[in-house]
This record gives sequence, structure tokens and C-alpha cells, in this order.
Amino acid sequence: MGGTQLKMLKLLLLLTFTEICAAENDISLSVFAVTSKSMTVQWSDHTGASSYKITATPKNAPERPVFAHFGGNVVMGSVNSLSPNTVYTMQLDAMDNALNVLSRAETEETTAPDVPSIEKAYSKLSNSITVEFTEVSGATSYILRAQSVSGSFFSETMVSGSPGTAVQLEPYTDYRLSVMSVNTGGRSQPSFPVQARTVVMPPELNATSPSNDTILVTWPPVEHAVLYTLCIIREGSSSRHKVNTSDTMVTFDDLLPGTTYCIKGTAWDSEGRAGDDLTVCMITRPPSPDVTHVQLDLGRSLALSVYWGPVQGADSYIAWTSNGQNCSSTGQSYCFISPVECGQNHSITVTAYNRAGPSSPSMSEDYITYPCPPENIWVTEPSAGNCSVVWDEVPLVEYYIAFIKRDDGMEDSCNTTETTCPFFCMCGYTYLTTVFPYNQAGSSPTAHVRNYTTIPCCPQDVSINLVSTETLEIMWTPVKGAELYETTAAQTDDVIHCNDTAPVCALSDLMCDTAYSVTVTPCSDLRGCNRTCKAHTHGTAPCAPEILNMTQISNSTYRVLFTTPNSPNTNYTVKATGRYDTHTCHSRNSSCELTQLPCGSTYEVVAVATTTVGRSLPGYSKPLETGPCCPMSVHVAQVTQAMTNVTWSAGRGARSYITSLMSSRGHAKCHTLDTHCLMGCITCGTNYSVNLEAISSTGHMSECKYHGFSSSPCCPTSIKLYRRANNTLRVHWRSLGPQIHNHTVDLYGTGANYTCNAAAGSKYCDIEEGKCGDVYRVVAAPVGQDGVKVSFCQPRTYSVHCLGSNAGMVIHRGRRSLD
Ligand SMILES: *C1O[C@H](CO)[C@@H](O)[C@H](O)[C@H]1NC(C)=O
Ligand SMILES: *[C@@H]1O[C@H](CO)[C@@H](O)[C@H](O)[C@H]1NC(C)=O
Ligand SMILES: *[C@@H]1O[C@H](CO)[C@@H](O)[C@H](O)[C@H]1NC(C)=O
Ligand SMILES: *[C@@H]1O[C@H](CO)[C@@H](O)[C@H](O)[C@H]1NC(C)=O
Ligand SMILES: *[C@@H]1O[C@H](CO)[C@@H](O)[C@H](O)[C@H]1NC(C)=O
Ligand SMILES: *[C@@H]1O[C@H](CO)[C@@H](O)[C@H](O)[C@H]1NC(C)=O
Ligand SMILES: *[C@@H]1O[C@H](CO)[C@@H](O)[C@H](O)[C@H]1NC(C)=O
Ligand SMILES: *[C@@H]1O[C@H](CO)[C@@H](O)[C@H](O)[C@H]1NC(C)=O
Ligand SMILES: *[C@@H]1O[C@H](CO)[C@@H](O)[C@H](O)[C@H]1NC(C)=O
Ligand SMILES: *[C@@H]1O[C@H](CO)[C@@H](O)[C@H](O)[C@H]1NC(C)=O
Ligand SMILES: *[C@@H]1O[C@H](CO)[C@@H](O)[C@H](O)[C@H]1NC(C)=O
Ligand SMILES: *[C@@H]1O[C@H](CO)[C@@H](O)[C@H](O)[C@H]1NC(C)=O
Repeated sequence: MGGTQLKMLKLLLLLTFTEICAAENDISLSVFAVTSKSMTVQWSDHTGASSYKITATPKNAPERPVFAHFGGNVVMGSVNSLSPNTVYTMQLDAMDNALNVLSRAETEETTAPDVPSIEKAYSKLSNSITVEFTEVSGATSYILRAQSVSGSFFSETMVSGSPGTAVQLEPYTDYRLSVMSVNTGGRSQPSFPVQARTVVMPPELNATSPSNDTILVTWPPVEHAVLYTLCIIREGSSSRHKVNTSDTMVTFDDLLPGTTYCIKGTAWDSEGRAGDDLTVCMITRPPSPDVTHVQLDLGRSLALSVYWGPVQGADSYIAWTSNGQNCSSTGQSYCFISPVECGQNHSITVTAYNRAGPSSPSMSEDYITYPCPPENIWVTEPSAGNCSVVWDEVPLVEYYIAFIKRDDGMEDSCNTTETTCPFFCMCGYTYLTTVFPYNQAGSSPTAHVRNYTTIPCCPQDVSINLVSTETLEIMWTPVKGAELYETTAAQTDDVIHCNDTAPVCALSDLMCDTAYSVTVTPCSDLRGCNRTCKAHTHGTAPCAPEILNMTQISNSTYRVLFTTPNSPNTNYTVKATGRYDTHTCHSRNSSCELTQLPCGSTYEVVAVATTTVGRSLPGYSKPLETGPCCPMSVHVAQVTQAMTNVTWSAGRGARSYITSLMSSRGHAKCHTLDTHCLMGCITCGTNYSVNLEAISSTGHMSECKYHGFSSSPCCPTSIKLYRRANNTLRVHWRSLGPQIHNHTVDLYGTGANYTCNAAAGSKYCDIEEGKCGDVYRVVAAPVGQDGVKVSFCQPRTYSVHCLGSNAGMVIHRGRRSLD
């Protein structure tokens, strides 16, 4: 028991006293300490007590009680001469001066067992001494007390029996050792002490394996040691090797690599006592492994798998690449270096490790990674359709495989050692190209993709329709890859007419009768426009002809003159549309004739040009009015010798008429709204031509010719009536004009009427029975060729004298003749 334990005991004591004082009236009793032969009790102070008596009565033994007396100011006392290992009833009596018992208390306790005795004390270990002692009855345990001879060390160790070991001792130090027995009552007195010395400490071996076949053992010198013994045993073997040395370092060589050796070290003191031993086990460094296989793995990222043969005694392995990457493994004989870059040419070594350190590295193994994909890929198209994928050369390549995928799924590829791959590239497609370079490590799992879009193809089925005379509608089926179509018409100085995404365009406001060269150019945003599309020519409708003038060239035919604004070979059609009918004429030059137009009609005349392309717009219309119709019949009736009554039927379209009778000897004319007219100044016996002009309200005139008219023969003049000698009457006249007409003379006398005829050329005629003195009305008239007598010759009245006068008296009652 050290000093600290004592102090604890004192503190306990103090606490107990405090409790006792608290119980003021009743006296309390407790056992403070026991030994094999005594028992020490303590009690609380009782007021008024002048002395205390302690009685120790063995409880189960026939021995006599033992007493002890103490003064009134004492609160602790011992009873001696007790038997060891015996239960005693302890009684305390507090008494006054008259020895009256004031108060009493009782308790029970056992005395400690008997004192044991040491038989032998020796040191096997540098920090302990083992003590063999005799055991005593009743002891529940023993306390081994060790005290350094110098007195600086004190320890008590509880042991259950013999032998017991005192521990925590200093090496190579002398100690005094004694033993105490213990039971429930307390501990006995210490035994007779024995002196013993601890042995030297073991050498603190420090084993290292500087190489795969050596173990170096070093230790610091042990105090009081003069010699050391080291014994090495290979694990799992029974052969051992012993080395004695006074040095503090031993090297064991020719050992197996990666193998554990245990080394036991013992130090000896000058008295030849071996100290305790210490065993250290150490493994030699592992042998170098062999790289068996290096392989590239294509996982999520490129990794290098390194495989090696496992070696004995290795805890872990580290594989190093020549560019400083590493991986390690414990347990498995492979590891992965990741990420590994493409296009590398390096070597790898593997080193095994155990706690002794690393092995020598393995032989290095070369490896290459697959080539990096070319940084730049591009597509060239030196001429339309002839494309090539071209790429940068990359190192460590055996061959390249280039893939070309068209956007409709068609694929093409090249396996080449060159850096170009030609392929046919159709217009209007997008091509995705990529290049994978290969070497024996394989190929990069990823590669750059370059897309290339060709210029869109020209639309194949461009259809051009003339939708109106000046508008062309162009339609085509959309082509792949075209986002916009530019439609141009060459005649319009390359003006773009449509820029549209729709496959239709209307070119309007074009010039008539012009051939336009229409080009549809498909354009894509990426590549621009295909300027090689061929033009499609289509003409516009002919220009509209204009009617210049219309001339009547016969009673029913009109010549129409019009402009010819179109190219030769254009057909022109003139169309006259009337209220009841329509007339047309065609021509390739600038005029045509409308025939059989009825008189007295009005027409709208329009000219239209026609070519194979189409029809022009109609030109402006011009009105055409045919002349009024000539009356169907004209009748000329002579009213008097100098006057005719001309009558005619109405002519369609005519409002007024000019009628004229013409002869070489003069003419007569009248202008009237009526269908008849009287005309004077007619010369008898003359042939007249009969003409009529029918005039419409707008002034159009038709000239009409009719059968000629002959005026009647002239009435004779200078008619004389006279009496002949033999009572006959003679009528004499002069006749005008040719003497070709017979004459008839009628005499209307107061007595009788007479008639006589005269042959042509004759200038008189005679009447047989005339009476003188009578008055006669004489009408001499020529007889026409038709035998009809001219009716309008004027009568003359004569009175015939009987007296031989030759001539009658003329009573003039007629009109003047034209002559
Ligand atoms: C009457 O006389 C004329 C001649 O003077 C003659 O020629 C004629 O014959 C006569 N007539 C008759 C009936 O005699
Ligand atoms: C053992 O020896 C090595 C080298 O000789 C030294 O580095 C190490 O500190 C030593 N260890 C001990 C516990 O002495
Ligand atoms: C042990 O190491 C040496 C070099 O220190 C080396 O030459 C030898 O090959 C190694 N032995 C084995 C088995 O690895
Ligand atoms: C490409 O060509 C090389 C050498 O000519 C050949 O070894 C390889 O198998 C070919 N690859 C393919 C995918 O055809
Ligand atoms: C092609 O490349 C262009 C730009 O380089 C990109 O915008 C386009 O999306 C790509 N097209 C395809 C089909 O990959
Ligand atoms: C334009 O289109 C034509 C016909 O579709 C095609 O043959 C030609 O290659 C294209 N032009 C270009 C430059 O691709
Ligand atoms: C049509 O588009 C082209 C470019 O694509 C442009 O040069 C041209 O001016 C456009 N024409 C019209 C009429 O918008
Ligand atoms: C009709 O027009 C033509 C050409 O202008 C001209 O030569 C001709 O004289 C005209 N005719 C008439 C009757 O006006
Ligand atoms: C026109 O004149 C011709 C003779 O020149 C004649 O036969 C025809 O009947 C006439 N027609 C009209 C309508 O006057
Ligand atoms: C013009 O008309 C003629 C006869 O009607 C026809 O044969 C010819 O084909 C036409 N020409 C054109 C260009 O219409
Ligand atoms: C002329 O003839 C017409 C028709 O026959 C008749 O009505 C008219 O009175 C005649 N005029 C004269 C002066 O005879
Ligand atoms: C004229 O009279 C003669 C006889 O008297 C007759 O023979 C002739 O036919 C008449 N001529 C005409 C034109 O009437």
C-alpha cells in the first residue's frame, strides 16, 4: 500500500467520525481495524460518560471474553490477545463515575487470519518478482507487499494464493517482499520479509527488412546487461538459429523473401542471469512480382488493367506507369489505372509491398493506348457530288475507319491508312462523318462528328402555267434540304420574283408575248443556293392587238386593220358581235375582212391574238355600223311629162333617202325622210338611171342602184287643125325626139268624136268627116313602145270655119311642154 492509500484511509476515518457525532443520544460502535490477534473499534462520544469498556466475546468458541477499559475522552481502542480468524461480539459500555452503564452498543467482527510465511522469492521478468508462500486457513486472499530497499518504492498486490507476483517493478532492482493474509475482518500482520532482485529487461528488438532476403535487428543497450542472445525462427518451421552477441545489432541474411521470421531476444546480466525475453516477428520484403498482362478496358472512361502474379508475403501492390499514374491493390493481383488517355506509349512496373517495405519493381512492361480521335475532321467537295472526309493525322495509328452516314440512314465507310476517305455525296443531304483510328489497343470509343450538308438539288418537275395573260404560275415539288426557293425570270434582268419557302411562285405583271427563262433556285441556310439549276422557258400570252380602222370594201364586206404587236406567226382573230349574230375573221398579218355582214346592223368589233401559248387579252372594241339596207324596190311613175312620182320600200337602218334620176340630158334628185318623192325636170323620151342613197341616222350611207327608167315619149307640139277642101280635117304637129313613135290623135267635137293614128315619122293625120263650124278638143299623143298612149299630153281646142279658110281658129288651153 502506498502513501496515497494511507491518505484515503484517513479521509474515511474523518467521515465516519462526522456520522457518529450526528447521532447524539445513542452511542454507536464500529470496527476500525482488525489483525490476526487484535481488533480496534471506535465509537461516538457519549455525554456524561467518564469511561468506556470494550468486551470481545468469541461468538462460536468456548474461549473467555477479553476486556479493555478506556477513559471518557477516548473514542477508539483496541482489544488484543484474540484468536486469529475468529468471530467476536464486540460490546461497548459507556459508564459514569459510579460505573453505571449509561449506554451500550454492540457489533460483530472477525479477526484476520494467521500470518503466512514466504518460502521462495525469484524474478523471471524484469518487472516482477514471484513469491511462493504458505497459505493459512481462513484467508480469503493475500496481499503481497514489495518495498524497494532504498525505500522509494512501496506496493501491495492482492493475490488469491501462492505463488503471487508483485508487478510494476523496476528491472535489475532489489526489493523486500512480505505477504499478509486477508479475510472479511481484515488483514494479518506482514510475514517476515524476504529480499530479491529483478532480472534485466529484454532487449527492445527493432527488426527491419532492408532487402528481400535480410532482416536487420537492432536494439538499444539494456542496462546491466553484458550479453544478448537472439534466436530466429522462420514461421511455420521448427529450425532455429541462435546468435550470442554483446553488440546491439544483428543482420540475418539468406532469408526467404516475403516470409515472416520471429526473433527472440534475451539479455544476460553480469551474474549470468537471463533476463526476460521479447520476441519480434518481421517479414522480409516481398519478391518482385511479374506483370502478366496489361490490357485496355473501354468502360465509361478508358482504364488500363494491370495483372501480375501474386507473390508471397505481399500485403499490397502498386503499379506505376512511366508517366506517373498508379493504382494499387490489396488482395487481388490486378488493378486499374484510370483514366488513361488515348494515344499514349508508356511502360508499367508493379511493386509488391508489405510492412517491411517495397519489393524491387517488376520488369517493366510496355503498353500503348488506343489512338486519340483526330482533332479536326472536315469534308471537302471539290466538285459537286465528289466529297471526301479529311482529317488530321494522329500518332500510334495502324489504320483509320471513317464512317459516313447520310441523314436518310444510308451508310458508307472507309478502312484506310490515309487521312482521307472519298464518298459520293448526293445533293440535298446531310452527312454525319466520323473517323475512328485503330491500333492494336483498339479504338477510341468516342470520336468527333462532323456534319456536312450538300447544296440542295434542283427541283426536277418545274411546271409553268400561264394563269393569266401576264402571270406565270410556277410550281415544283419541294426538294430535300431546301429552305427557300428563289425564282428568277431572265427577261426581267434577273429580278428575283419569289423568295419563298413554298414550292410555288407566281410571276405577274410580265410583258406580253415574251419568252421568259424561269429558274427555280433552291437554297439552304447552311450551304446557300444551287446556282446550276437550268432555266425553263415559257412565253407569255400575245399582246392585245388594237383596231386601227375599218373600211367597207363592198356592200357587205369590211376590212379591219389592226396593230400586230406580236411576233410573226401569231394568229389574229377579229370578231364582230352584233345583236343577232357574230362574225369573225382570222389573219396572220395586219388586216382581215369581215364578210357577209348584213346591212343596217351595228357590231362591236374586237381583235384578239392567239399563239400556241395562249390568247391575248382582247383589244379595245370599236363599233362597226354597216350601211343601211337598200330598199327592195323602187317604182318610178310618170305623173306628167316633166314629173315623176318615185316610190320605194323602206330600207332597214335607213332614216332618209336621196333619190336621183340621172341622164345625159340632166338629172333630178330629192332628199326625203319619206319613202316617196316627186321629181320634176324630167325630159321626155330619155333613159334615166335610178339611184338611191339610204342614209342612217348616224350618217352612214348605202348607195343603191335600180333598173333604169325611161321617160315617156314627148307630146307633140305645134298642133294645127285645119279643114281640107274636100271636107276632111287634118291635124298637124311637130314631134320632138326620135321619130319612132306612132301618134294617136283624139278629136272631141261638139258633134262627134274622132280618132286618127299616125305612123312613126308621120306629122299629121286626117279625119274624113269633120263639119265646119264645130269646136274640137284635140289631143295628140305618142304611143309608147308598149303600145300605151301617153296619157298626159295636153288637149287644144279648135273651132273649124266653114268659109274656105284654111285654118281653124285655135283656142289654146294646153300647158307648156318641157321643150
Ligand atoms: C280630097 O282632096 C285631096 C286633095 O286635095 C285628095 O287628095 C283626097 O283624096 C280627097 N278626098 C276625097 C274623099 O276625095
Ligand atoms: C527501428 O529502426 C529503424 C531504422 O533503423 C528506425 O527508423 C526506427 O525508429 C526504429 N524503431 C524503434 C522503435 O526504435
Ligand atoms: C531481391 O532483391 C534483389 C535486389 O535487391 C533482386 O535482384 C532480386 O531479384 C530479388 N529477389 C526476388 C526473389 O525478388
Ligand atoms: C481494316 O483494315 C485492316 C488492315 O487492312 C484490317 O486489319 C482490319 O480488320 C480492317 N477493319 C475492318 C473493320 O474492316
Ligand atoms: C450540324 O452542325 C451544325 C453546326 O456545326 C449544327 O448546328 C447542327 O445541329 C448539326 N446538325 C446535325 C444534324 O448534327
Ligand atoms: C445542283 O443540283 C443539281 C441537280 O439536282 C446537282 O446535280 C448538282 O450537283 C447541284 N449542285 C451542286 C453544287 O451541288
Ligand atoms: C432573296 O433572298 C436572297 C438571299 O437568299 C437575297 O439576296 C435577295 O435579295 C432576296 N430577294 C428578295 C426579293 O427578297
Ligand atoms: C386606215 O389606217 C391605215 C393605217 O393607219 C391608213 O393607211 C389608211 O389610210 C386608213 N384608212 C382609212 C379609210 O382611214
Ligand atoms: C350587194 O351587191 C351584190 C352585187 O354587187 C348583190 O348581188 C347583193 O345582193 C347586194 N347585197 C346587198 C345586201 O345589198
Ligand atoms: C393559226 O391558225 C391556223 C389556222 O386556224 C392554225 O393552223 C395555226 O396553228 C394557228 N397558229 C397558231 C400559232 O395558233
Ligand atoms: C305618188 O304616189 C304615191 C303612192 O303611189 C301617192 O300616194 C301620191 O299621191 C302620188 N303623188 C302624186 C303627185 O301623184
Ligand atoms: C304604127 O301603126 C302601124 C299601122 O297603122 C302599125 O302597123 C304599127 O305597129 C304601129 N307602131 C307602133 C309602135 O304601135
